Order: sequence, then C-alpha cells, then structure tokens
Amino acid sequence: MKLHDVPLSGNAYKVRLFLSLIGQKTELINVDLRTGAHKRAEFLAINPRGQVPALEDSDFALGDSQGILVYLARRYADESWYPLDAQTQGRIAHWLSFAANEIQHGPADARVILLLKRPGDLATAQAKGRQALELLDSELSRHTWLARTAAPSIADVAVYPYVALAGEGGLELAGHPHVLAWLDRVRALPGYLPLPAL
Ligand SMILES: N[C@@H](CCC(=O)N[C@@H](CS)C(=O)NCC(=O)O)C(=O)O
Repeated sequence: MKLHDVPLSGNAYKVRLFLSLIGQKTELINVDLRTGAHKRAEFLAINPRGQVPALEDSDFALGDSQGILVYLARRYADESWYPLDAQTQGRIAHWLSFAANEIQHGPADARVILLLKRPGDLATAQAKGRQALELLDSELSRHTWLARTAAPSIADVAVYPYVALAGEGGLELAGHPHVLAWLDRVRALPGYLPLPAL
C-alpha cells in the first residue's frame, strides 16, 4: 500500500494516524506541492482532484481523506471503527462531512493562512473555526466519541487533526473543556501517532 503524502498536511496526517491506530503499514510517497507534482498527469490518474492525500492499494486508487478512512476501515480495521448499523453509519457520514466542511473551512483554512502564509480571509476562517469548536464542545459534553459509539470511530479520526492543530490557526481551545478531554482520549489510544511537527 502507498500513501501519497505531505508531512505538514492535516488531511494526510489523518490517514497516517488511522493507519497507525489499526497497525497497518504503508509506503509514504512525498508529493512536492511547490513544484506542482499533484497537478501532473501521473498523479491525476491516482486522484483526479489533484490533492493529497491519495492512496494506492494494489490496483485500487483513491483520493480524499474521508473516502480513504472509509475504505481502510472497511477493508483492514476492526468493525468498531466503522460499525454497520444504519444509525451509526449515518452519524459517521455526518461527521465526515463536518470534517470536510466546517473543519476544513474553519481551523484548517485558518492554519494555512496564518502558518503557511497562503492568501485567504483569516477572520472568516477563525470565526467558522470558533463556531465549529462550540458545536463540538456541546456534542462532546454529552458523548465520549463523536458518533455516540462505545469505542472511537473514523468520525473521531476525521475531525481530530485540525482541531488538535487549531492553535496554529490562532484559535483558542482553552474555553472548550470537553474538546480538550476528547483530544486527550484520542492521544491515549494504542498506536496513536503524534501530530505533524513544524
Ligand atoms: N477533501 C480533501 C482535501 C484535501 C486537501 O485540501 N489537500 C491539500 C493539502 S492538505 C492539497 O492537496 N492542496 C493542494 C491543492 O488543492 O492544489 C481531503 O480531505 O483529502
């Protein structure tokens, strides 16, 4: 299995974290975004969206961190990471969508604008980030894991990276005690992989 990766990308880290949690080995292939390697035909054949992360598993290729989590969970992980019952699958889809929308356009965008000096509206991204953190804190005040499961699921893995990295986008986690406790629960999981270091 090969993971097309960028070390500082929270979306790529999401996949590396899950692979580590389920004890699955992969070959990491570093994609140089600065030279546009992700927009060349060779890479677009693996992920037509021209983004990392992208996974190759024998003759199967897939982009998008959320899609990759679903594939890996179904193919390689214990069922607890992606339970089959309808309600839990609906809840997990809800949080995967939250990761790709509210989290991506909140704390993730704030981080690339502030840390990597990319163009963008920092105040708007931070405002969306604060809204997302408030919603998460309220959910996590009532549930141990995001999809209301007894054990962590891919919903937690999808949302974790950019919440844990929120400080790099200038967002304060201190006022969100339930989010902080959940971050600690994720960090305590066997096989946990530390966040990308700057
Ligand atoms: N929804 C995608 C977003 C992936 C994404 O935004 N990747 C960034 C790195 S974190 C990227 O490849 N950016 C380069 C580009 O979009 O041209 C996912 O979850 O994988």
